[in-house]
Amino acid sequence: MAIPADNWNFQKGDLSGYTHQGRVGVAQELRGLVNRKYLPFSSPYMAYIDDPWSADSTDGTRTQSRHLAPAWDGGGLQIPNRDGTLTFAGDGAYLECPQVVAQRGQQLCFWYVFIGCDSLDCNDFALLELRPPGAAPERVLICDIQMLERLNPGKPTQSREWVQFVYPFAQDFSGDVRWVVCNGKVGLPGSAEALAWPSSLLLDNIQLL
Ligand SMILES: [Ca+2]
Repeated sequence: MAIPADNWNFQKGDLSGYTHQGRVGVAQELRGLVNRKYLPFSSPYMAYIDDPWSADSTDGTRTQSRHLAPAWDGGGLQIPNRDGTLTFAGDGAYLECPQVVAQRGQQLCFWYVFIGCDSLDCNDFALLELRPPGAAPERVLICDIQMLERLNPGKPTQSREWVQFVYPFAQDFSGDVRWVVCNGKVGLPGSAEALAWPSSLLLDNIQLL
């Protein structure tokens, strides 16, 4: 399959050519915190991975499947933080391009906005995973709430504008490429707080160059 030539910037208005788990969809417009409006990097559609708008309980968790699939279980992911602690995943979502083939020297490029909807000690995060069959995935952090804090001190939940992400292939690659978003909690696996106030990755213009 590879990156869908007819849906690399979600121009079809759906997720055809991709697989996904959890709350993933396409939109022409979304509103984040403080009613900030997000538009696609290239019109008319962008994808969103995980769904802050689905938190429908007063504690920030999701009590019902409002309009999409239930949340993905997060796969037991954990990421290292700069201070030596770990962030443990609660629930989340992912979007995947199956069976991507890239040669050494090529670059995977895409544009994203990370809408962080939680605090530094919860640290929801977004990862790029390169998943060759039969081998451990390579994981690259795209953004997390602690990164937003470093970029915009005192306002970690204020998301950035569209940012380009470039992953250079250091060797030939064949496998699935996955964008993962997880609700998180620092230092404490299995915490109920890791199920609260999900964040989202907006994604657009995926290219292999
Ligand atoms: Ca959260």
